[in-house]
Amino acid sequence: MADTKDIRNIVLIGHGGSGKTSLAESILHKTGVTNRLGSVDDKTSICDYYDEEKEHQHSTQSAVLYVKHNGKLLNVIDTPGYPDFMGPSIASVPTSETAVVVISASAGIETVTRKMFEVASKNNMAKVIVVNKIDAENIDLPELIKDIRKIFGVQCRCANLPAPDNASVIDCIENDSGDSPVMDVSSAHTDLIESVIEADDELMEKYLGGEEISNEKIASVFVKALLEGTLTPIVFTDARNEVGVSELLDLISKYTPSPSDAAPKVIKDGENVTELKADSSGPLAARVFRVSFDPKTSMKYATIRIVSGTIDSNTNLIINEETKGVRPGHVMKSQGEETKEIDSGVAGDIITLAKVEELRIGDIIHDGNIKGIFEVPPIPEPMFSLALEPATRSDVQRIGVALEKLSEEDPCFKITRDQQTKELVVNGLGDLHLRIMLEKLSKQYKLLVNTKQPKIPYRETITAKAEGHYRHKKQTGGAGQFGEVYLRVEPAERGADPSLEVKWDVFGGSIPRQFEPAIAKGINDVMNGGVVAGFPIQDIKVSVYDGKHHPVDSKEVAFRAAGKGAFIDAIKKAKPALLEPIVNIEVTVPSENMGDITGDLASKRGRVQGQEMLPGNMITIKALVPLSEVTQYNSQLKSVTGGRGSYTMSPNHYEPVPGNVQQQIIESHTKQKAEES
Ligand SMILES: Nc1nc2c(ncn2[C@@H]2O[C@H](COP(=O)(O)OP(=O)(O)O)[C@@H](O)[C@H]2O)c(=O)[nH]1
Ligand SMILES: [Mg+2]
Repeated sequence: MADTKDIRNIVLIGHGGSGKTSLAESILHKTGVTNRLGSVDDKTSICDYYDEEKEHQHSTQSAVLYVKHNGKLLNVIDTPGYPDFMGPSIASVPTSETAVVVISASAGIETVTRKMFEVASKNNMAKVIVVNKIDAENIDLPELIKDIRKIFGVQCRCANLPAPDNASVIDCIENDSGDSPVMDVSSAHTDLIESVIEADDELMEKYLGGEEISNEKIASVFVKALLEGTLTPIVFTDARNEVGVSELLDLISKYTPSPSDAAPKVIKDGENVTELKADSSGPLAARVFRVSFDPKTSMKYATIRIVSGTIDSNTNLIINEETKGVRPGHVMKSQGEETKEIDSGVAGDIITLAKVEELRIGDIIHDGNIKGIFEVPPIPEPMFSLALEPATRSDVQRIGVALEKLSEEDPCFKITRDQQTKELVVNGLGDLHLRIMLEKLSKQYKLLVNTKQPKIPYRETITAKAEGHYRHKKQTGGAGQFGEVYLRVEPAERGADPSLEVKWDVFGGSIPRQFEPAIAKGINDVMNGGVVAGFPIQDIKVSVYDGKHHPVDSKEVAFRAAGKGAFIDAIKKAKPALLEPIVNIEVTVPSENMGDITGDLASKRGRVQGQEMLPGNMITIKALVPLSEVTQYNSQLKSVTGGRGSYTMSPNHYEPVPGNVQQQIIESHTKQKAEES
């Protein structure tokens, strides 16, 4: 069992293809965990253990590993780097004190790397930049270092440099001489030392006074410099040939923060804030950041970071706001797909629990004394959707269960059911995302589905005030039914509180107050299914102002029907209109594609909001565009940029649909209704 101060948690982040998984494999090999170097190329990687990952050669889940180096326990989390699999990556970042940002020397700084660097910075984490693939052809390392300092800040300093033959690296922390084609070693050393010293006023004074600063002194403030962000060391590797990997491990074990060095973790319950230090004898608090189901046995695993306290097989674990606890039975360490049982997990460690079915990503596990949730970075909202139809009718139930499991593994893969069409819809970050998830559904769970474009989530609203009336009267056989309602509707502020409040303006008892809930129910029956095109209604106010009742025949059902009828009547008279979802889109492409992209966005009713030049001759274009125009954007962008473009989308607001489009939508709804009946 490790001591908290001997633990180092590192999360590998960076764009897909930069070499994170290869680096993790060489870490396993260098530390003797594996006796043969695993490779993503020949599909022997320990980290990419799902069949889909091996086949597509990108990670779709975070992989959790651990190694021992120089007396330290290093927990290493390898994250996926493709924009479509950002969910598991972002969820994994807060597990660690240090983010190791991997950049490919040949591809430069890519979009996911920038995004993930931001996430790590917002979490106040220490960062180490690894420039990988130093063996690649046609690379310009001095230029890349300039780009890194331009984008990530001038605190980025080389902690080592490649030797002329690229077969080793030269240390620049303790050592100040040597020969590197990238930069002068002695000035790299001075630059780095000055950034370290910046974190300590006293040391700074001595240094400025001309005093010699010992390596021990530097080592003692290094962690502080990392945590305060006065230094982000840059190191170099060739993961495939294991160059620079031992040196990276040395740097991590010697110079990066342990869980006890980092700032306390914050738990928020509204205004109430609890801060927890990494203390094994403190109150228990842990956060779930990874959930997986073994493809073969379907056993559930949840991997957690213990923030405070200790967990052993018999610890009573309370999940979120539950009152009853569960006992884990076994406490394990994950090594990729494998697990190994341990006695207990201490504060700061990362452990895996099996068969605790309740656990979800983001959950907090505690001893019953904690309320609230950990403050963690937000996860992108999935905007790309497909409607599913089971290939075999009898599979419906099993498909639901399997999709639920897949969505537990990836917080950006969500399952919804369309209220109107009853369509099962899967939502993800892009078409690759959904394709790979559905591939998992077919390979792991042997379930096949057909897909089609889902309906765009339009909304209905009104643009004028109006009054509505309905009399419900039934006099067949036994007891009759009677209820009559008059009401008013008017437009409300756009995008305000979606819950509808029904105002009661009935005076003089023309409708007894006891029927108010029934009328409100009738009105709400209409809210979900809409009136003109079958979409939910929003931005509307309603007040009931008159009606009639009958001392014997007035019943709940009668007033519910009357409320519904009067509301439909009013909406039809209130100039109903359709609203469409507008999304924020950020498209990053090579600069030469800029004209094509802005032109295309304009033809899609998009409005460009701004643009930003990026190093490496790339440009990011920000625009607002109707969702209905960009449901196929993935493949369009690929064809324009030859695969070099990427984009992200997030919902922004609702806007009225242009008249001609509205007409089409209403017509197709009317037609569909006619076919159904
Ligand atoms: N030349 C070279 N290729 C590398 C290096 N590291 C990884 N690769 C290759 O880059 C590709 C992507 O690597 P991978 O580890 O899957 O990247 P990840 O998506 O960041 O996990 C694979 O084909 C690797 O063999 C390296 O240091 N040099
Ligand atoms: Mg990978």
